[in-house]
Amino acid sequence: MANKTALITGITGQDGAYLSKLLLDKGYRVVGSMRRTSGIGTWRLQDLQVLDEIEFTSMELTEDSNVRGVLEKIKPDEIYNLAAQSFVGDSFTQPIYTTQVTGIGALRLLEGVRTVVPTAKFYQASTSEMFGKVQQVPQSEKTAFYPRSPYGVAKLFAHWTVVNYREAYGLHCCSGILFNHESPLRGVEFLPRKVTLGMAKYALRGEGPLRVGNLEAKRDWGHARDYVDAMWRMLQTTPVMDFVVATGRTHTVRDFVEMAASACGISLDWQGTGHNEMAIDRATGNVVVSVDPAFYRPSEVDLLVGDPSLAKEVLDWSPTVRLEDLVSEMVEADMHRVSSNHVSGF
Ligand code: NAP
Ligand code: F7E
Repeated sequence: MANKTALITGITGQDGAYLSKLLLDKGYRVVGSMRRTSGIGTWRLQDLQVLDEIEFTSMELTEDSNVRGVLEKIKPDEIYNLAAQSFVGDSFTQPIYTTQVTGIGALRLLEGVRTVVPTAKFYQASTSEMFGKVQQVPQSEKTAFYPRSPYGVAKLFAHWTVVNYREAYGLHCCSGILFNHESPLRGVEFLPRKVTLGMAKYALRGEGPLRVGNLEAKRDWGHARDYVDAMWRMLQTTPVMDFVVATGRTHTVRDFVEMAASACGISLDWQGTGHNEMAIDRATGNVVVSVDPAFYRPSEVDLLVGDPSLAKEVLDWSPTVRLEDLVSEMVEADMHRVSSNHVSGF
């Protein structure tokens, strides 16, 4: 039998890179859709040494005919819809664009699947941001949603659209409700990579302080490599259903900062409160981190912690990387990039 063809939207993002590697290793033909930009966005694929094995096609999720045309041309067996305006902070200043790409983009693709490739399997990148102001702790597939950002609202629209297309048209489509997942390939605008890169710059060049927002928010952080494996498992499983993918552990942003500092050999003392809080290097007295309200969000998601029991039971999926090891891996990669003057992701 010929190799299966997977179409990955958002292939230039963090998850696109890890998923490409996973699928190529399994013998898939991988086609990645990219939108047109003025820069070269393939550094992650280069980093994982998969760039030459991927076929690329141009697709902008806000263009109906473009989306349909790609499905007609590629005729994928599996579609992984990872493309999104995925930065929560920017969704407050660009809510309409975010909704067009992150919400209606998924509907455009599903309409294409329904009319062009109805037997294709479809994965939607749903998110713990849909739980927002959480109605239950920990959050599971049964927890009620309460999004707190235009991004969360757009993802919830996409999520329910997947449910509806599954029930109304019998499409093989499902969503992974993934909690935060990170890696050395994470974008520098997200808190974890911002912190590991900032710590590496402080440790090696004395640069700083690193300005951050809310130190008290709690997140359930896992490794992206583990999480793309869960995506693939979901599409191989029947009956088709949606799954929470998480570690079941939660930590504050403050904890993450301390772990990253410690991985650089730096001990921090916290001083001040609220907007005036800062973290001082115990050895030198330098200010390493300071709070800047510019990074606060108009409405915050205070606490996320997922219950991954269904994924364990049905998909035989469990996270393999502890947060402490994830932080060390990210810090090591950023120390290497800074010391070799090769900082990717800008
Ligand atoms: P990411 O690194 O931000 O990647 C997003 C991808 O979407 C990039 O390839 C980007 O292309 C593409 N994209 C953005 N706007 C587009 C448009 N208008 N048309 C076509 N492509 C567009 O995100 P990620 O961390 O890999 O996450 C993958 C997916 O999972 C996203 O949908 C995200 O919302 C969701 N998710 C992520 C997490 C997490 O913790 N990482 C958790 C839950 C859900 P460019 O390279 O051109 O910008
Ligand atoms: O923020 C706080 C911030 O931007 C984490 C996306 O992948 O995961 C991600 O969304 C927390 C928030 O991720 C800064 O307020 C403090 O409470 O790393 P983040 P996110 O908003 O949780 C979900 C699951 C997705 O689906 C999204 O696509 O950290 N925080 N200070 C900060 N955040 C940032 N970015 N920068 C700061 O300086």
